[in-house]
Amino acid sequence: MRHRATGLALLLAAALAATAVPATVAAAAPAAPADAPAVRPPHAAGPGTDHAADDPFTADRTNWFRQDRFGMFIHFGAYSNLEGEYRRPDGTTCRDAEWIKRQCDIPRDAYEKQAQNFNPADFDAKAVVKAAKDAGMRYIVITSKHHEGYAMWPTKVNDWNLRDHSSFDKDRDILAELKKASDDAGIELGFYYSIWDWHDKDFADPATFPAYEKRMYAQLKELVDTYDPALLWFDGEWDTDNPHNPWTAEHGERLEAYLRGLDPGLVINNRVGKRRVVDGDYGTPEQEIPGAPVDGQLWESCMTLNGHWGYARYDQDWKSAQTLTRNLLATTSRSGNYLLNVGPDARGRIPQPSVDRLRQMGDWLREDGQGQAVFGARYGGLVEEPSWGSVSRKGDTLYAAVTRWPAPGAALHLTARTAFTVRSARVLGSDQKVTVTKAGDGFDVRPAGAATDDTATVIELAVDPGPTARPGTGTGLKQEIFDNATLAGTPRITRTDATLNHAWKYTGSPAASIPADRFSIRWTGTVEPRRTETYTLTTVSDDMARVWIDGKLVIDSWTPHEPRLDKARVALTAGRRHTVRVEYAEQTGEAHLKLLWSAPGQEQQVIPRSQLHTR
Ligand code: FHN
Repeated sequence: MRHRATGLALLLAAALAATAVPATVAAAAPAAPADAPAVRPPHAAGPGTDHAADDPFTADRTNWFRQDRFGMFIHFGAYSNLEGEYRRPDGTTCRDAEWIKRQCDIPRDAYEKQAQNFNPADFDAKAVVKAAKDAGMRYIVITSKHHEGYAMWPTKVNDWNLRDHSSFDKDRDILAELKKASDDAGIELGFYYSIWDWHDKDFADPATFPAYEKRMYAQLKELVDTYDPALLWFDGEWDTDNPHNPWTAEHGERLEAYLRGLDPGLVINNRVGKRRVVDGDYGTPEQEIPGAPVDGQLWESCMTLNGHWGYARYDQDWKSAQTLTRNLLATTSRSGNYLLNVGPDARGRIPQPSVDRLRQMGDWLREDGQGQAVFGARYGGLVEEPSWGSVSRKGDTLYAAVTRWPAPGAALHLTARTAFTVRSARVLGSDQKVTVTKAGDGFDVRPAGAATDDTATVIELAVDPGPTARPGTGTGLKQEIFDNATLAGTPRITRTDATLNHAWKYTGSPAASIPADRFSIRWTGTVEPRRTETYTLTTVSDDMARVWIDGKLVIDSWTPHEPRLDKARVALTAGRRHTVRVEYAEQTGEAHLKLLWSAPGQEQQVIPRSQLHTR
């Protein structure tokens, strides 16, 4: 379960971790819409605001998300009542699931009329949570409001919701039921919330959008205050019409800051903004699994079990448990999460084919401790991803999940990405001998017996990852801030900056005395790696950034740009202090600068304060 540290404690801890003297309270939220519901006094917005409260790659706040790896997505709404089919007045049938109102051009009154008959009386939160637990899932994200605008909780903001506009028991609250069942089972609960709203009449017109925005803030405050979700999964942020979507990155900045002011412990996805590397805590690839760890952000792949998110009676094209389990292993081996969807029917029941596949996944995870390859595990790092399966890592153990078992006597080759040794190896669930020999660019792993499971057989390798120095005693880099965009003249402020982890966005800046536009910064000092390896340095920047290591320009992104990633590979030596110089300039608009590193033996993270020195 996640920490429920107090908001202030989290903020101060993050501020102290993220900045050195003076410790500034990071993540001060710019004002919510002028007439948004009264909440904790909105923090001062504007110059001096830095929204980067912590580094999602290492924060306590995101730890449960990075460890749990596997969640259940639930698409459940008034659309579920149609079960994927709408019979038009002319007798023709139109098919879709959660998009059925729009794709089948159902008139507003007809859609409201069908919703009035919605009665998910068989929704059983305990059964839903059991299905998740049986699968090995550690968190649940349910649609609280999809594009149709229909709230699945008794919102006071409008009467277009399951309490006020259905045939459902008016004494029930399915989100409250799910919250209790999740808490009782030790499962984290999050809510999906669509920004795009087809029902609210103020949504599409930019002139009336603020009125919708106020109602959206009020609903989100209801959700946070009433059900204490661990995570908010935004959607419907993209530019589109029918109806027009006015949502912008500025809206996203305000909303994200508002929510972090409501609950600093929240985990929020990148669709709170415009689905970019600078929005929220993690990226959200959909119906696909990235081929490698994602640069600059945590990530979670969401996927359907068949071809639809919402329930569609006619869609019986279910993915196999083998495919789904292998997807989970591939996702974990690239430091990603897997959010697998179920769509309850009109009565609120999860389709049996979904339940069956999820249980089969859980059976594999529970068998012989094979779930160790997933829970708490991450990118293998030390080796290249093999063609015969996937490799995840947890501490000094690699888990090779083999999906193509070698012929008798043949070897599984692991290509090393750095110097390390293998102490021992065993097949989970078998006492067969496994020999590991150095071979060419890595190791040959020869199991003596047969595979234990045709979905995947896990070979556990105890490894010595090679020397890793203790954390340093750094305090950060020297930071010179100029109140111009050209690093000209005398710096307005000179101080120590604990880590290069900044999200000033549209309204913020490095200090109250520095305007939100046209400022520049130079950082100098040394960086002290803990391992001798080839590191990948990554900048996330807007507008301009460049990085020198040991006097060599390794990242040159010195032309104004939207938020973007730049990378460089540099050989660093443990214990040595490599000189580093970073220059940054903000012209106008958004302002972001993060400097991360990763290496075969180093997980991706913002370079921590302990490894940065002012000289
Ligand atoms: O339009 C939605 C869709 O209905 C579904 O909710 C997916 C799940 O992430 N998100 C949007 C499509 O990207």
